[in-house]
Amino acid sequence: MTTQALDEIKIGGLGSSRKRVEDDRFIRGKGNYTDDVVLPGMLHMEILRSPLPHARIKSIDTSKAWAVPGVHLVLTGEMMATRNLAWMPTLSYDTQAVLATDKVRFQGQEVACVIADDPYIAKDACELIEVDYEALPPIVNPWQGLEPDAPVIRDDKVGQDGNVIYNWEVGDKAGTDRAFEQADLVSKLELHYPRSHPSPIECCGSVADFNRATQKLTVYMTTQAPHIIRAAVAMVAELPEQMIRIISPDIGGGFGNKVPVYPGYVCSILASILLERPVKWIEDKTGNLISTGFARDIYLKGEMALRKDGKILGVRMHTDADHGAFFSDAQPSKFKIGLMHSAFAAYDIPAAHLTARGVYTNKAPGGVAYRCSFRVTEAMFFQERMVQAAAADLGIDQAEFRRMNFVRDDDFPHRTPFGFLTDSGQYAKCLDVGLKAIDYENFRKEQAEARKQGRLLGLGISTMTEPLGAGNSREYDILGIKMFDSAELKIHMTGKAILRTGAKSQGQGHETTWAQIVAHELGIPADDITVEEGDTDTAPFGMGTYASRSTPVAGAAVAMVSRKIRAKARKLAAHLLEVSEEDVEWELGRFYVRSAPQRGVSIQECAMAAYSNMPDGMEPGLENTAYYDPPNLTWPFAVYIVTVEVDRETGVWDVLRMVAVDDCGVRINPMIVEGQIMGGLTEAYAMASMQFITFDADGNCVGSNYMDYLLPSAWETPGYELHSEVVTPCPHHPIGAKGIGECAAVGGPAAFVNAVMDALEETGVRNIDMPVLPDRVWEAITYRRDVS
Ligand code: MCN
Ligand code: CUN
Repeated sequence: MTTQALDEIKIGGLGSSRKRVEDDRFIRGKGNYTDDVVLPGMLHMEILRSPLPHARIKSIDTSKAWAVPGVHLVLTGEMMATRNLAWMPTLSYDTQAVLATDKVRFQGQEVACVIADDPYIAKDACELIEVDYEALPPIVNPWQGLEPDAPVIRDDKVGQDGNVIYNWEVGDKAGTDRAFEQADLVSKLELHYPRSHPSPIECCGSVADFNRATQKLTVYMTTQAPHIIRAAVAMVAELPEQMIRIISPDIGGGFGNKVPVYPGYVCSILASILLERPVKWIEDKTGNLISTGFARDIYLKGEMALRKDGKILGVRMHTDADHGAFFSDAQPSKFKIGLMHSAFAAYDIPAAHLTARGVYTNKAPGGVAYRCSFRVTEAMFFQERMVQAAAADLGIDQAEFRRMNFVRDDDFPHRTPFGFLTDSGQYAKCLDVGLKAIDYENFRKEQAEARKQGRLLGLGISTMTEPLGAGNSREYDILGIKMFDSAELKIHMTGKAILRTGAKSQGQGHETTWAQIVAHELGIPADDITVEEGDTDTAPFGMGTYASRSTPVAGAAVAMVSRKIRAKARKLAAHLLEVSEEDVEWELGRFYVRSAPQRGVSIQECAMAAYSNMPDGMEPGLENTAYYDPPNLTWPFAVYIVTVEVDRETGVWDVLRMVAVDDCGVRINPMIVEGQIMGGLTEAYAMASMQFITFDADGNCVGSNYMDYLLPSAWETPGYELHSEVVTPCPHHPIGAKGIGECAAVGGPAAFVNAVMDALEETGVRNIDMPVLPDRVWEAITYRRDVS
């Protein structure tokens, strides 16, 4: 027995930029997505959507659709209602129509479904359904919704008065008022974070398969949280939970779009139960863009109390959130992190107060969408725009102003102005790395020179920390289910293994990175470990993947279950080495005798012994499960710096450079982390420069296709310079990792907008709302006014 300690990087452990194992099948076209699922006797479902944003339904005539050869079923709200399925609960304890019964409340709302032999017949038959609508005036923004004579959108709700969903406040009002009384200067900013859409390549879909003989319901679907769906189906459809199997196969991008429950899922399930045949529903792109979980759409107003020397004394904020017709994103009174109160966590600010109002409008409902982590995106955007405006009002350098107000390295854990506890960070160090990389002093000189020649150069900084990794079960739950996550590890006889978790990758690379954590903890080469997620019949119960929670929670469970396995392997090693357990030491992949280090056994030998040579009285096998309930969220930090040149004549702006310094603690796979950052920065650039979904006065959705809704291609996307030298391990995570999935999309937009605003300093313009389109910039330059 002469095993040696292993080289962690060689076995694909922590810190190895191991190639993504899932990509082998993705790039060869061998992925298995929901639409790839084909079952014997399968039927196809299409949805009829409302052309009107707000209308009373007088009648629905489905007779012509029923008459089409090949049609098996036509579902309407009335039929759903007989089974108590016309409405379903949302994440925020509101209700959402599955199929409309009384009214339609947004353009694209689901009105009826046809199930037929093929999707084309189903689509044609949908068009034969006659719906008699009585149009009502549409409400396309919160201000219209708040007018005294505005039509009440949710007249289905008992006790609903007008269109206000909630009025909520948090923070220290009296303390904040005092801070403003003591201020030398008050800086103000107002802006709109427009509605956007995650727009994953794959749209939503499901294949429901109810087998009357076995009573088992199997649903393949594009969900980021299969166990939550199983629980919801069990509760809403009153089916026994063990008879429901939810399978999330490969997912072609989620970005939060695949968190909510959509009517299409529910209707395909009911149709399969009624017809006793598999029913497939695959949404088209327009359906996806106009009806599924959008992101943002928040109006923000804030002010900052400042001392002459640059100290921030207090912050006041108000938001008006446009939630669409059904309130389905997380609300802070129901879910702790939400709306804007994660803001200003990186700064040491004595007092803050936030008021928030949510309003129903005739738009699609929102969700936990687009790398938002429950509206953290809007919070960080407002924070960094406000900080830039305050620095400019004070006449203090932007970088210096941030640095002087940062929470200091020795101040952790730190209570944020809204009461969260941040864990760790080296904020000033990250900023220094960023400033050095962009050559800050030199750029300022160049900028001054360029101004003399009439050229507009700008530099924008965004620094932020965001809460990632819900939850801890004390404070976070979804519809009453406490938030934690899980991992199950089974080591086979030959030392190979299978790992399952309660998370669900949609492209983030969990199959690659989870194996790396096991390799780190046990010394089993990552290539010897299969990772499986997304099947509720096999995976341990977990809350799924969103809010960049997988590494903070499921990833921690992977480390913990590996440690449980190691504890048992140690007993096996002692038995094989014929020494007592206390005399056994561990190094990567190997146990050895303390007094005779050359005598050792490998983890693989222990695995074999677990099935072939265990000590008397020991339970055979080498497998275990861990449920992890994190003590806190993780708080990664980032600095994004952008330089731009703006063309005075056309308003076109080009990114000159973009530097990103991300500190997400220990990086499991540096290459995957960089991929996550680049993806997020590209989304940030998209939102800042081109992407939004808007509505005309009649409530028509503009942005329902890729002609109107722009995604940046490789041609537009700027190059990024990434820096990874600052690593502050998360003090409460077993391997010191923090989440990274959303950071760049959350922190990035403000860097781009701040850069353009910096270039326009001479105009005195305070704000141009996103997307910062050339015509808006031109208007700002030409008329010297804010543009929204
Ligand atoms: N990682 C790492 N080291 C760290 C942190 C993370 O190596 N310190 C790795 C992880 O192991 C994982 C990836 O980076 O492989 C992202 O991890 P994490 O930050 O834990 O985020 P999640 O896995 O929970 O992913 C969710 C997050 C969210 S909320 C959105 S939205 C988003 C995002 O991930 N959607 C994505 N990135 C996406 N990337 C792709 N390709 N597709 C999506 O739909
Ligand atoms: Cu907010 S989008 Mo991600 O949490 O799935």
